[in-house]
Amino acid sequence: MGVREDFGALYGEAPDGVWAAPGRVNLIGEHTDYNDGFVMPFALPHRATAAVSRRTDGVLRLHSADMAGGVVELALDALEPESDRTWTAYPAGVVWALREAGHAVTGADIHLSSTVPTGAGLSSSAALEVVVALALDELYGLGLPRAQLARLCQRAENAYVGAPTGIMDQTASACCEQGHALFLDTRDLSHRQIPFDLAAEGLRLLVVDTQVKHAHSGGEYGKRRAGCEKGAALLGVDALRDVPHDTLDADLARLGDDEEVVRLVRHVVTENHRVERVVDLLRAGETRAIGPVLTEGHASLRDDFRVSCPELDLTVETANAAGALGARMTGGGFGGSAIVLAEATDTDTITKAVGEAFTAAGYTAPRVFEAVPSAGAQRLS
Ligand code: GAF
Repeated sequence: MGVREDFGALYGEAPDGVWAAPGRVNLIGEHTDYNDGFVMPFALPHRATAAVSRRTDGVLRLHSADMAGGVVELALDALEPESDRTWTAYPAGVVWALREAGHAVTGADIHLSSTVPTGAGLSSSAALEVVVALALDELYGLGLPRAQLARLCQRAENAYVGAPTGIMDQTASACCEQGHALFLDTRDLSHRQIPFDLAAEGLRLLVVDTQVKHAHSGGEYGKRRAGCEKGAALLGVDALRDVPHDTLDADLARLGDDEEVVRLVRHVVTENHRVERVVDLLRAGETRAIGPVLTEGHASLRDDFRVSCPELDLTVETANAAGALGARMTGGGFGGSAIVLAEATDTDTITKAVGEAFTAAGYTAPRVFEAVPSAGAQRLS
């Protein structure tokens, strides 16, 4: 059964509509979004789907096909930030954020189902948030622009769920377009769709889910963010986005002997520059040449930002040694997934090599699939 039929079986009537919102991979631009920097994600075909109806009695009913337990019923007036450590915090947080922003949402029945792997660095939580936000925006006639919906979803995640994440994942889910990567300036959310049709060039982008689970409500993500804010304050700028790449060495010297802050600042400034290089290369039709830039980004995340893990490093090293054009971890890190850019003809060899390397290291077998740039959030019916 689909979500529409499941909704009928759960709530006793047909939903007002069905919506979908995807997970993402980030091509380049990691840990730049909370520094007002550049990112370049694209949407996966994996997505969260929601069947939703309005209610007028101040009640929110939530159900997920993917989670144990039945329907969860919540009173809108009782929604309390950081009070819920389960999956319902994501959809409930969106309702809370909409109401907190002054939108007259009076309740909803929601049934969710998702194909985005959880804890894999592929934005399963943003997909849940965005699908609910889009559904409520339409059902309540709010007419909010996509970027504003993304901001409300980020507010839900930061304030209600309690994870101090940036704006990339929600904007990717809300704004990506099929066949394109999204070049996003996270300072003002201005963005450009960059054509990214790898198949037409005989290329493939593999996602290697290491199966090492990660979470951003844990302390490490927040520590990196705080370190970046410290670096910006020491350099006298609003955000590390404002530190120019061509005078980076002089700025690092001004940071003195705070080695950790030096490393964090160096990553963010060089990573923003890498996003711009990738955009320029794609515009020039030099897609294969982005490979080394991706690998360079991985080294920076591993050595300077220190958010990689042995499984991600092994994936990148093995893929490159087996003929990949480039590879890097994607998403927040501390586990999750890597991406591998390769000639279509080399993907089997690379997949096999990575699998064998994991076996030899005694790691759980990774899950490998091809990522095709897919559609952003949309109404299905
Ligand atoms: C996670 C966060 F949710 C994003 O906002 C971003 O910071 C990313 O990690 C790192 O680039 O996905």
